[in-house]
Amino acid sequence: MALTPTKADRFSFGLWTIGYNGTDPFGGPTRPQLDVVHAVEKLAELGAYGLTFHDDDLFAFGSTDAERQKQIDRLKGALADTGLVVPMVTTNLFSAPVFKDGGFTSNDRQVRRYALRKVLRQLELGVELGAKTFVMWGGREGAEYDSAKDIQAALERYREAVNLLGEYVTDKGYDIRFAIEPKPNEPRGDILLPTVGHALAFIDSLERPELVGLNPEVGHEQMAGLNFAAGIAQALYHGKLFHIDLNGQRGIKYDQDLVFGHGDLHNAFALVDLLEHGGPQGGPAYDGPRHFDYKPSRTEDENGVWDSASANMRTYLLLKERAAAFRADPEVQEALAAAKVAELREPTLGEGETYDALLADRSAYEDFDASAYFGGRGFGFVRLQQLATEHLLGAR
Ligand code: ASC
Ligand code: MN
Ligand code: MN
Ligand code: MN
Repeated sequence: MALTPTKADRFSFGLWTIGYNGTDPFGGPTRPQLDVVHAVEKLAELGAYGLTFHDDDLFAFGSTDAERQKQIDRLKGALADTGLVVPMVTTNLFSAPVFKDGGFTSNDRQVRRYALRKVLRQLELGVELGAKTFVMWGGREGAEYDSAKDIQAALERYREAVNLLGEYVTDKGYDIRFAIEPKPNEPRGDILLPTVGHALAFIDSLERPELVGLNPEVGHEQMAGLNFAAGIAQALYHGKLFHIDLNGQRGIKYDQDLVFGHGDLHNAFALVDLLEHGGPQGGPAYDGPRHFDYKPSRTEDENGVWDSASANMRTYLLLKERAAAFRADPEVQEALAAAKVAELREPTLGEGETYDALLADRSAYEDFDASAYFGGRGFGFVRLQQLATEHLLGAR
């Protein structure tokens, strides 16, 4: 299998990822600013197919219309020269001081109206550039103090905002969908819609739920101690995996945004297997961009930036290769069967079986010897996981 990325792999990067200059809460930049034209050229050279961006990544907050247009034109020129596309755009509602208490859910109504206008402006640009997904990461939509934020009112304002966006794209006939990106905390002490599950419930409450899905990020779920691959499986199950942010995270701590795989490698293996094969027995696989939202560590120079960009793609392809080998291994197939993994697909009730029929089935209860049923036999899940580990390690 090819380990050299091509456009067919649909790898995309945020302009803010490779463009991260190393600034963190304790220190300033360690790298000079990256120009968008250079970024597009390098990404194309490395085998990526797409670039994504927040409005403020491309033209600084507060730019004049002329400055903004100049940057858009420079981006368009680079896209035309390289064939790179813009599959997704998003809005920065978190950096400027005006958003210190959030955008859609700031306690200040004037800020909320401004946030909506900023988002609509970026939405128009996204549509113009052919983006099919509009991500909403509500980094500042949250609080530190329970007494200072009416959470139910904040959710209602969030809903009002997303409903307006849905109405807008419907009226305009735009072919673009929204993807909410959950995150439990950072930069706020607590962020609204902190996990995949919270966001799914919120989406269900919207006026046009079909237009809104998820953009889960590996590290964001893992910051909450959750199993990312399991969350992605549920998002796929509900038809809500509209986009994905791939990166690495080592446990419950600050948002590390490491290279994909430079964290929980077992879970990354399970994730790629799920995205590529639709899970243990095939299912709805993911066909959207493989988008990396990582930060090249501030210890690195520009060469390190491009090395780390390549590392994301190479690790994904390696895991894809390892997952295919795992699936093809006869011993794995035998271990999957022994573990009854496929049996979970069988409905618990027979076709058309009613609860009356279940109650009448003596073999299900009265004659079922629950204490002796397994006769001491186990499922063999550990053996299966070891086979996965050996494929992951390249030992098989
Ligand atoms: C996004 C997104 C994030 C944040 C973060 C900004 O659009 O997906 O996780 O913004 O990367 O630094
Ligand atoms: Mn992150
Ligand atoms: Mn992200
Ligand atoms: Mn991020």
